[in-house]
Amino acid sequence: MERYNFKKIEDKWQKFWEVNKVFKTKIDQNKQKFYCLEMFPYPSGKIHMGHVRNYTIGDVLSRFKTLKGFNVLHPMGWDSFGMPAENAAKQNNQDPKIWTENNIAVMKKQLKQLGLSIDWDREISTCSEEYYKHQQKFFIEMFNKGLVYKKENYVNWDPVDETVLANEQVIDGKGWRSGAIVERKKLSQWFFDISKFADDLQNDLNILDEWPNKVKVMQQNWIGKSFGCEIDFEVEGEPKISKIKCFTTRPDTLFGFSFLALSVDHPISEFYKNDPEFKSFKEKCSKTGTTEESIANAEKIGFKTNLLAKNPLDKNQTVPVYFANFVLMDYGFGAVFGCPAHDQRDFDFAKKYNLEIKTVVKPKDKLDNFKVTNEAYTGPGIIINSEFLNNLKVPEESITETIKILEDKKLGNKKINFRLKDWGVSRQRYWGCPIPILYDEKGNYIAAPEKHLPIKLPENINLNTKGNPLANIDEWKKVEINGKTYSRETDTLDTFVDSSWYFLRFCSPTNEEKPFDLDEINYWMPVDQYIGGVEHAILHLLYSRFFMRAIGYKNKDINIKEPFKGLFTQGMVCHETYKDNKNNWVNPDEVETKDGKNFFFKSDESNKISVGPSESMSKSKKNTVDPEKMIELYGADAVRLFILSDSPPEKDVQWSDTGMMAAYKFIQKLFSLSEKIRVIGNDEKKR
Ligand code: ANZ
Repeated sequence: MERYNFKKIEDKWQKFWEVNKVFKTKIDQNKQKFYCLEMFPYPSGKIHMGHVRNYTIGDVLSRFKTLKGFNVLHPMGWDSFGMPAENAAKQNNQDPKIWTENNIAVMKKQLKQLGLSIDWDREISTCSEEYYKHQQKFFIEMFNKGLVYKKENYVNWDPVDETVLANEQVIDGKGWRSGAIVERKKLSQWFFDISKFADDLQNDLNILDEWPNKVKVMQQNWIGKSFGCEIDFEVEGEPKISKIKCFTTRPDTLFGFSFLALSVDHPISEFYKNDPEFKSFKEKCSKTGTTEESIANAEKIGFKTNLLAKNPLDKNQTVPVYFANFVLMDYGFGAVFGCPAHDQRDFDFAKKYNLEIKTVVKPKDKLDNFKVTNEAYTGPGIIINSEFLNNLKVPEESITETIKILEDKKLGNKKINFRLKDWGVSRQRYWGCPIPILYDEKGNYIAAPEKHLPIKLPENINLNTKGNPLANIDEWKKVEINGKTYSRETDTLDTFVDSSWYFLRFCSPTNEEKPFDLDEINYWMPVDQYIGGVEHAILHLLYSRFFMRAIGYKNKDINIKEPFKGLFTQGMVCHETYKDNKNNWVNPDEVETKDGKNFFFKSDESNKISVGPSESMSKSKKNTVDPEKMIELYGADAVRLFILSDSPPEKDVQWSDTGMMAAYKFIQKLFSLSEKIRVIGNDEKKR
């Protein structure tokens, strides 16, 4: 009887799916459609086990739906702009394009070895001109619709790499690559007006009933809708200003007010701009970074002004006004009233500057003389020491009641604030989509005229410059239009922009004129099942939701708001971690054990290895297993079976050689059983 020869079998499968063109999808209006999409990979070099799991899940679903008679769209592409290409190119003196294309070729071959049911005719790559030319048109369309603007803003600045870093690239206050302490720097940047849709993005989470709840909660927190009020505080002293506006979610704590704090960028700072002490204070604040986390963890510092602020509910109470490093300019109004007893930041600040800590909320089970001493009390309870607010229940009565009083007295107004900030998309990097903007000699900017598009990235340039390489290429920067000289924008777009609409491009991947054909997206969209890692829960998924709204804004033809109907976030592929006696990580390939307890180097059995906990496979910890080697050893069927069957797809899976072997043996048995049935069947027929 024939034995299981996986190479032969997989070859057959491959032919079945590819040659029969089951997935060469055309719109068939008589069939129900199923659009299955996995997050497309960054072509870093080779595929890893995370890809294998993600794409196998999508593959199983796509095959299942195909066999059920659906018209299935299951495409694949490459998220191919980004920093690693530029860095690798710098190190190896190679063009990022060539580096990227080589990686794509290797990874495509590997994905094909897995026998995935992908429609390769629809392959796209975001670094190709055919892709990014449409993106430049989107940018201009959004610019014309007022959804793109330029403003000066504080950014995380890496002084060594001379570039802006995203919040996620700042680790413990340092640049992820250079290790330099990140500074705050004011730069003129391009922004997408994502906050325009904040309310809509938040509300529509409710209709995404095929999304994991945890992802929706993460998005909700990120959008961060806060209910509170704006209050005008009268001020006296120098400089002469009549009012300062603050946003607060806790107006009910107004009687516990003991200072008012301003961001160093608050317009009032203009009056202090020549004061050397203020300047050095501001300089000190700039070392804090811009992330909320870094601000929260930094030591609270302040600069006292000569202003006094009055409590709107008790004009006899006046408190000092400070500039403080924990107040952000781009949240609320860049000003807060400080209530140290009920806010920890205010508490830390008050301790440092010896300000009064007046308790105005007590927990229900405590006596009226309850006093905050060691840390702020932020829990529920009853209002005390607050005249006409006394005895209100916190929070259910106290906040709305106080707002009502403030509104009646015309001292404040109800206000909803969002934590979500506009999306800064400028990157001072070469390997990205050029922003299609031109500046005249006076610095006024215009969208690049249609006939100047696409703005192509120049090739074969010197990348070993500090800062943005594009800024150094004068011949690329200069353009003439009707005898007038313009200079091109040298910033490129954040690569998250590339992945914010790729799901639309898959519907019409070869359309040269348009990013997508309306009929095609009306048929295929939304994606029925999107599959990817939970690490993209906020940024990529939120940006894509925004992009869909931005495309549909002022465009009656587009009726799709949510790009992903169903979302599935798969668990990680994990492996034990190994270290040698010098504390260096060691790859599982180099390790062996005879008794499952003691581990040694394969090459040197006297050299002991210590075993650490199983963690998500990562290059940095070297606990990776190469999919290609596994396919070579056990066949794609067995690898796919193991990665899906060992634990539910939403849970982490622990990679183990014994588990892999068991999957292989199972496939052997399954094969021989089917062979037996086939032989018996043939015998029956002969009889
Ligand atoms: C007074 C107060 C008393 C506050 C109290 C809290 C507790 P969320 O919920 O995140 O919206 N705040 C307002 N603007 C700020 C800014 N630009 N930078 C830093 N902090 C700011 O937080 C709202 C609270 O954050 C506001 O309510 C304000 O402090 C502070 F016992 O006002 B609160």
